[in-house]
Amino acid sequence: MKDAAATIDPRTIYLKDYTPPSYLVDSVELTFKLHPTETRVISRIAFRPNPDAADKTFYLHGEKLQLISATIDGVDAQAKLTDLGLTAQAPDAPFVFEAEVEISPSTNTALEGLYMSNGMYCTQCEAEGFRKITYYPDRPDVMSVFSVTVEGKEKVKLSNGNDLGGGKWHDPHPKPAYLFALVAGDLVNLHDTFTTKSGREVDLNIYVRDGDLHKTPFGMDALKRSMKWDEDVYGREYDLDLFNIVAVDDFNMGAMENKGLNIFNSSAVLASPDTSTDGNFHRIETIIAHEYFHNWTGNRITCRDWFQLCLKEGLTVFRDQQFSGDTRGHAVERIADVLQLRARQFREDNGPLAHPVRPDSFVEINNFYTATVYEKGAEVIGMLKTLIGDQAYYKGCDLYFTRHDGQACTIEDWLKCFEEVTGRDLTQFSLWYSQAGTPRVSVKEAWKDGTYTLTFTQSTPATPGQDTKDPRVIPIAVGLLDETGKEVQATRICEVTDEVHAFRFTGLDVKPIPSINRGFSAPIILERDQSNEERAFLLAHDTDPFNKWEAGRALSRDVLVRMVAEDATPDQAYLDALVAVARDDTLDPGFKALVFSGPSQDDIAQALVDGGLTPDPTKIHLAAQTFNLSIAQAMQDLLQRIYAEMQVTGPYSAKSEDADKRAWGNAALAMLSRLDGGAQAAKQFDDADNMTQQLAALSCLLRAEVGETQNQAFYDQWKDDRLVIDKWFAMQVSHAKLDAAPKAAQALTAHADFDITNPNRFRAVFGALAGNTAGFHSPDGSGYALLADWLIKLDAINPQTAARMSTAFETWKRYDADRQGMMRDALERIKATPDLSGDLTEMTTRILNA
Ligand code: B3K
Ligand code: ZN
Repeated sequence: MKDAAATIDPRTIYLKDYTPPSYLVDSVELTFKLHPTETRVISRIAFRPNPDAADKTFYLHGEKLQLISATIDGVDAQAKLTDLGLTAQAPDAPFVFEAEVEISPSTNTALEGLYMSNGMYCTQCEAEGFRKITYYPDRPDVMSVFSVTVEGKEKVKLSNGNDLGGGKWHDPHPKPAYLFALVAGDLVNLHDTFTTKSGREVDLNIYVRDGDLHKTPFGMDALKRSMKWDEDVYGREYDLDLFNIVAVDDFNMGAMENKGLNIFNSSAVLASPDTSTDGNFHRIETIIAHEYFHNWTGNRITCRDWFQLCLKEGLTVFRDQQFSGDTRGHAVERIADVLQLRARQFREDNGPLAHPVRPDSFVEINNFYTATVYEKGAEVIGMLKTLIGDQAYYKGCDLYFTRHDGQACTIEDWLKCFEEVTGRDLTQFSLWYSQAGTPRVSVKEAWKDGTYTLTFTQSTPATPGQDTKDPRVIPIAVGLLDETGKEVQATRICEVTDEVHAFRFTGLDVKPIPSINRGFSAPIILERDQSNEERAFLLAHDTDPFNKWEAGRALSRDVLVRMVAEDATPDQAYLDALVAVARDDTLDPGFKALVFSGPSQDDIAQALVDGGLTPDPTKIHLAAQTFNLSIAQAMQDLLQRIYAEMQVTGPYSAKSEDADKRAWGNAALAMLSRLDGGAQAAKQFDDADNMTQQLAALSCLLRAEVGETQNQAFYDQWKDDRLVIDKWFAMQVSHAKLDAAPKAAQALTAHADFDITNPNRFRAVFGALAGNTAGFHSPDGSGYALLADWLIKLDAINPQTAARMSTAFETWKRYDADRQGMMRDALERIKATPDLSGDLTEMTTRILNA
C-alpha cells in the first residue's frame, strides 16, 4: 500500500510511528492575567519520567508564545526554542517546570487557543490549540489534574471542574490539554439543576451575552434530557457538581466538549421560536446531547493519539443519533441521518479526500474532523451493534467504561471489549476502520422450488493510497414481501463476509419481493437492477420505513437521471406513486415530507457519474425545475387541503409532532408556490409567528423570484440578530439561479454586515454558494474564482475554516474538461499563494492529487 500523504509533506505524521510520551504530568497549575493583547500565562507543571518511554527527550509543544521565563525546579531551564516548541535538559526523576508566557487573544483570529469574541475571552484547544496558550506536552495521552486561576476585570470567569470562588477552579478529573477551557466576560446565565440517579445535585448553567437569555431554556431542557438519557440507556452518570455551557459568536465548529465547561457556537445553543427554525431546534438538541455524551465517550475515556479520533467521535455521534431517534422517532431520524451521510460522507469517500475512519497519516489533524470520522465512524458502531445484538453491545460498552475509565485508548481497546463479551473475532470487522471507500454491493436473485436465493457481491473502489481492498463483514438486513405486501420473511441479518456470498430463504409459496438493507443496516451502495414497478410497490407496501422511503428516493433519482440524460419527461407512474403517498392517512407528515424532498442536484450529479455520464449542473438544475413543477401539478388538487390540515395552532413548540406537520405543510406550500406565483407564501410570510413559517415562506418567494419586498422586510426586522442575519445571507445565495449565485455571493461580501472574521457569516455566504450546485459550477467559472479569492483571504485570518470550506472543490473530477480545468486553476492558485497555511496546503494538495 503506498502512502498518499508521503508525496505531500515532510511533516506527515504516521499512526505506525506512535511512541509513548517521555514525561507524564501529575498536576498543572495555571494562572491567567487577562489582557486583550498582553495576557500572561503562568504555569507550574509537575512532571515525572514515563517508565514506559524509551526516549527521554524533554520536549514541550508551544506556538506563537512569547517566552518570559522557564525554570526546572527553580533553576533557569536554558530552554531551546523553535517555532513549534521547547526542549530542555530535564532530570530523570520527578521535577517541576515553571514558565511565564505572553499571548495576544484579541489578535488571534484563527480562533484556536485563547482568543476574543465580542469582548469575551474564550478558548478552543482541540486538537492542538493548548500549545498556543502555554508550553505543554499537548497530546491526548498526557492526562493531568488542572488548577486554574483567572485574573481579570470580567464579571464571569470560568474554567473546568469545580468553582473554588474568586476566579479559581479545580478539575479533579485527569484530562488531556485539549479539554482545557477558559471563559471570561460580562455574561449572564440561566441556572437550573439536575439530580443524578445516585441522588447528587448538579448545578447547570448556560452563559450568554446580555440580551440572549430568552434563547437559553430550550438548550437547558435538552441538556437535562440528555443527562437523563445517558443514565437510562448507557448507565452513565455525570461526575462533577457543576456543568456549564457558554455561547460564543465566533467559533470554528458547532461546539466543544471541554470537561465541565462546554463551549458552543451560539448557533448551536441559542434557540427561540421567533429566531430559530425547527431544523435549528433539532440541530441544537443534537449538539447539546453530543457534547454532553462526550463526558464519558471522549473525556473520561479519551484517545491515545489523534488517529483514534473516531473512538470518541464515531461513538458519540452514534449515541446522539440514538438519543434523537428515541426523542423524535427512529424512522424519520434514520432517514435524516442517511441523507446526511450520503450527501457528505459518500461524497468524501468517493473523491480525492477519501480516507479510512481511522486514518493512518495526516499533516494537519484539524483536516480530519470529517464526515468519515464522525458519520461513517457512527455507522461502524451501528453495524457492530447489529452484528452482536443489543444485549452484547451494552455489555461490551459497560466493560469498556469500567476497564478504560481514566485512560487514553485505541480502537483495538474498544473492539477487544466486544470480542471478550461475545467470543467473536472482530479482525475482519476492523477493516471498516482501516479501509477507505464505500463498498458497492451488487445483488442477484434466484427462485427455484420454494427457495429464494440472494447472492451478494462486494467490491470497494480504489481510494488515495489504497489500490486494493479486502472483503469486509457487511450486515445486510433483508425482509421479504409477497405480492400483497404481506411480510413473508421478517427482517433477517445476512452477514456478508466473502466477496461473493449467497443466502437462501426456504419454504416460500411464491417468489417474494425483497427489501434489502433495511434501516440502512450497512453504509454501502447497493447495486441492483430493480424495476420502477418494484420500487413503486415497495414505496407503497414496504413494512420497513427506511426502505419504503428509499424506494421513493430510487424512483425519483431514476426519473431525474433520465430527464437529464435522455430528455425524458417525468413518469406518470412516479407521479401517481407520490400522490398515493400524499393521500395515505396512515403515514406520518414527517415521513411524507421526506418522501417529497427529492434528491439534491449534487446527488443527481453523482448518480450520472455512477452511470458513466458527465454531469452538466446547468442541465440538472433545469431538469429539477421541470421535475418539481410536474410534481406540483400532479398534486394540484391536494395541496390546499394538505396545507390547511398541517397548520399548527397554539403556541410554538419544537416537538416533533408539530415540527413534522410544519415540514409537510411547508412542502405543500413550496409546491403551491410553483403554481400560484407565491400568493399563499406571501400570506404565510405576513402571518408567520415563528421563524420556521417565516423562513419557509421567504424561501418560496425567493425561489419564485417575487420576494424582494419580503426579503427587505426580513432584513429590517432581524438586522440586530446575528444568527437570523446568517440565514438571510445564506438565502440570497442558495436561491439565486445559475450564475446569479456567484454574483449574489460577491455582492453580499460587500454588504456592511459581512464579516470575514466570523465563521458563521463566512459559511452563510460561501457554504450556500458551494451548496448551490448549478451556481457554484456556473460555466463561466465565476463560482470557482470567487470561492478561491475568498479562501485565500480567509486563510490568512482563519486557516481551519478556510481548509474546511475548500472541500467544495472535492468533486472536481466529476465534471467536463472545461470545468475541471477551471477548478484545477482555482486550486493551483490557492496552493501557490505565498505563506499559505499548512491546513489549506494539505487540502488543496490532496484534492489536486485526485
Ligand atoms: N470535539 C469537537 C471538535 C473539535 C474540532 C477541532 N478542529 C466537537 C465535537 O465533535 O463534539
Ligand atoms: Zn464530538
